[in-house]
Amino acid sequence: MTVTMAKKMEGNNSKINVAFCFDENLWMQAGVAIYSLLHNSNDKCNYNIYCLVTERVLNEFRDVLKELVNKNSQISTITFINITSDFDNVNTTSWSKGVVYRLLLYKLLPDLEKIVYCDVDVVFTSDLCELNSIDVGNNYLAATIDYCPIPYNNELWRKYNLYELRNQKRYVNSGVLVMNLKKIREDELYKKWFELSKYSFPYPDQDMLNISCRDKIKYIDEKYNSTEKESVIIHYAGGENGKPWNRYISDATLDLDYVWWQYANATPFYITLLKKYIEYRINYRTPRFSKWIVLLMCCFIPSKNRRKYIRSKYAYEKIDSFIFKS
Ligand SMILES: [Mn+2]
Repeated sequence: MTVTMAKKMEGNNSKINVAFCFDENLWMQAGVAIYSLLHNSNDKCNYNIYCLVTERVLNEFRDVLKELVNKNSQISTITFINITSDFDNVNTTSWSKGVVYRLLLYKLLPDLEKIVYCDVDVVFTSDLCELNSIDVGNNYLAATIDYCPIPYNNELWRKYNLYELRNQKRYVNSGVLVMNLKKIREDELYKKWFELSKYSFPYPDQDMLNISCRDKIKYIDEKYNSTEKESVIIHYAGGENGKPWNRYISDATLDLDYVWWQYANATPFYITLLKKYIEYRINYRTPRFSKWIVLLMCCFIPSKNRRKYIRSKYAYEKIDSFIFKS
């Protein structure tokens, strides 16, 4: 065996399996997350990235992401897997149907024993070697405690004792998970998920996981899933208005948006993301704002570069076409 071959094999052995699930509306955001992951990896830390996607994530989008991976890593790989959902009829209330796709990983990646699952509304500021080396033991999951708003007087939360779990600070966030796929298969946990998917939970996948994995969760450091700048994984959790790609300027947690935009800036779809950002702000938050108010609003965009960019490229010449196009 040659040295190169040995090195390659060694590389393969140490690769970390990471999964993202997304539809055509979030493929660029997934790209930003993936870029940040690769940008912050070191020689010892490489990834097999698995993307569970709907068919509407077209080949041309997939090719852009493949190129992004090839450009930013010699060893890491990206694989697309089409979702065949058991949960088509699940009522996810106001959440995207995509939230339950993480519950299909055990089936769509049948050869893997363990995987790091991440939402696409994250950026990585460091590698995942340490996270991946955490021993999940006999638990189904490793995850961080969630401080989500407590649903008011919810029948299902009462029925499944989620209030108690939440009050005891044992209720976890489903945005970053180390999943013990082997154990999930062995114990046929998916039968429970299927049963639970009949109900409309306030936090669909998250409630289902907290119920089914109760007492078999390893609690890990919040640096793997938080809104702190020092986190390994910054998670922009919450509703659509709280995402950095849509964010409304009066939001309190605005200060970490620049981290997301810094990574976005290094991807090939930066300009498209900027356009969408402006569209969102105008169409959904400020429908009657005229051009000069948009220009005025640009003064409050915290990133100097972003501010400059929007002013120079869009506000003066093209903003009207953004306002009236979609
Ligand atoms: Mn999320």
